[in-house]
This record gives sequence, C-alpha cells and structure tokens, in this order.
Amino acid sequence: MRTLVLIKPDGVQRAKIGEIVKRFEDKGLKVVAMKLMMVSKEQAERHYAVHKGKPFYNSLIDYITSGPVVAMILEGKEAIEVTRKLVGATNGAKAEPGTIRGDFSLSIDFNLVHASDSENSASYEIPIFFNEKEIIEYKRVDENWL
Ligand code: FUP
Repeated sequence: MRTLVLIKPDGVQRAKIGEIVKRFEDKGLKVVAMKLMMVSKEQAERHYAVHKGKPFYNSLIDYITSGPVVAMILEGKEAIEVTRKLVGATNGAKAEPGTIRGDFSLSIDFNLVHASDSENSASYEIPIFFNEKEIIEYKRVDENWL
C-alpha cells in the first residue's frame, strides 16, 4: 500500500525535513519516491480540488505554493492509516503529543504535513506529484523484521 506525503512549506522553512522523514522511516515505512519541489498553481488546484469553494481554499492554495515542499511516497503495511496516525489531527493545537502536528504545530493553517486520507485519495494524489519512473521498487534490508 502507498500513500502521498507532503512536507509543506512551513515544515521546510522550519528545518523539520529530517525530523519528519525520520519518524516515517523509524516506523518502518519505506520511502519509494522523494523530491524537493515547488508546487505549481495547477498541481495545487488538482490536489485540493475537494476543498474548492470552501472559505479556506484560496489561502490553502497560496500556502502550498508559497515555497518549496518535500513530496514523497511511502509504502508499507497499512501505510495510509499508519501515516495519518503519525501525522496527527488536522489542527496542530488539538493534535496529540507524539504526533508530528502535535509536537510541532499550534494551528490549522500551518500544520507541516499532508498525508492521503484514503486509498482513493492516494491514487488520485500520487500522479499529481510523481510519474511512474520516479517511483523506485526496492527491498529494505530490515523489511522481514517489521
Ligand atoms: P488533513 O487531511 O488533516 O490534512 O486535513 P484536510 O484534508 O481536511 O484539510 C486540508 C488542509 O486544509 C489542512 F491541512 C488545513 C486546511 N484546513 C483549514 O485551513 N481549515 C479547515 O477548516 C479545514 C482544513
């Protein structure tokens, strides 16, 4: 199972790339694609299409396109649910301590990370950021122990 994760512009600006990736790696999730990139307006609009028309939509587009993000695909057992648990609740002020948002975010506006919320979302979101050639199939040496 695969999921799309974005370390959003606040995560990059606050130098949390390593800390955030570490949590996914430590859990046993495998990085099968990763890049630092600017999200175009077109990509942002596709990615957040479900939120079109909501009061926070325009600021969401401005935020995700405001600076570099780290896009990655994580693979592993129950990858979508496990990643969402590690990320925590949408509003950082309410997210549990121990989660990424719970430890590093105090708001809903700057919540550091995006992670797909279902298999449907993952298969919609992944091609917005990656083509097939950018996804690497390999075995982690500890895979049989996870
Ligand atoms: P999440 O799945 O936890 O990333 O959250 P959603 O997909 O529901 O929302 C996507 C982004 O929209 C959030 F990261 C923050 C923003 N948002 C708001 O600014 N206000 C809201 O009421 C809901 C979401």
